[in-house]
Amino acid sequence: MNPNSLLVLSGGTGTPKLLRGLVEVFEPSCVTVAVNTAEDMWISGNLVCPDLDTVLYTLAGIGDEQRWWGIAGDSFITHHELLKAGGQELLALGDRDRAFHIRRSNLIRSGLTLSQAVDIVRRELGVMVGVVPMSDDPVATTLMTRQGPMHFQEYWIGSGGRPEVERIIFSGLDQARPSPGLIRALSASRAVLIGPSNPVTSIGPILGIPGVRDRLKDKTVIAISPFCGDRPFSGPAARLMQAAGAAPNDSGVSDLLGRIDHFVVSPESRYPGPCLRTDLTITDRSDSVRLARFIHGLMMGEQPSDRTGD
Ligand code: FO1
Repeated sequence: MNPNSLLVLSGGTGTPKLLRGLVEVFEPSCVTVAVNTAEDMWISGNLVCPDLDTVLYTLAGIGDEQRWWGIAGDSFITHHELLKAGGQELLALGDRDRAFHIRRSNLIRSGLTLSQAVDIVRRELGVMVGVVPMSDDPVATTLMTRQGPMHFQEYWIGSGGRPEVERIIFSGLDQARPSPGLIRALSASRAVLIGPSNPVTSIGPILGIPGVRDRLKDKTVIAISPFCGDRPFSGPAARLMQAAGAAPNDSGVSDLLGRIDHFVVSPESRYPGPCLRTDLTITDRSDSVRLARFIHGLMMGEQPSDRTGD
């Protein structure tokens, strides 16, 4: 086990912002990012992996850091032409973004696994950090709403996150196996960082893959809350946490994640349990580096003075 190696669990919002700083503070070859794939879907013949793509584009320095999806400055000519011709696409796919979907999907159609295809695209993008899907087996997030079952993207993009969610189902999760890269990183890493992503629909599926939680038992688990005070950074985290039976705050995050050695929350959080408090706002690269240094210090055994609730 490498004392400096770090496995990061990531969704598509929140954690990618932190990754910008992590790669400046940690040796890239020591970091593996395992990414949620339960929001993936086939669109216009190609596999779209929103969370994997946001992570890859961010690390390649080409991501759109206003919207936090797609490629900065991308055009949408193909998407608009398809709509004009009467077609439908649930997500607005940029032209350069679509090129990566086509490349990855062709590799899969030629017989490669998702992991192998992602690794080829990662290298082509010049990303030095390991980026792996959580699994090569398909997992789909279905939200059971008052208006019927909806894929995560249908709920979030198609219906603007409005329908009331009664239950969340991850089809395929019980049969899913961790990807080879995730298995390798689980063996090699001393510490696991749960990034500030939605604990239900982004981190939940990764931790829900049979065997993954067990493999965390001998690791130092650091979790960064996706909440700033009482507000989640972004996305539908609060509503989906309630649908999963958890309080929409740091206590709910802690309940959903399970055993955590270092739970890092914002200074204004009302979390009553043991935690570390630091500014979790990430508006630019320097915020991200500041938080990454804090995490590095934790891994190196530095005891911050602002630990409470012990
Ligand atoms: N989010 C939107 O709100 N609207 C979009 O049209 C949209 C398109 C899109 C295309 C590619 C991609 O990788 C992500 C995209 N997203 C879009 C974001 C995505 O739906 C979600 O924010 C993530 O799945 C949340 O993790």
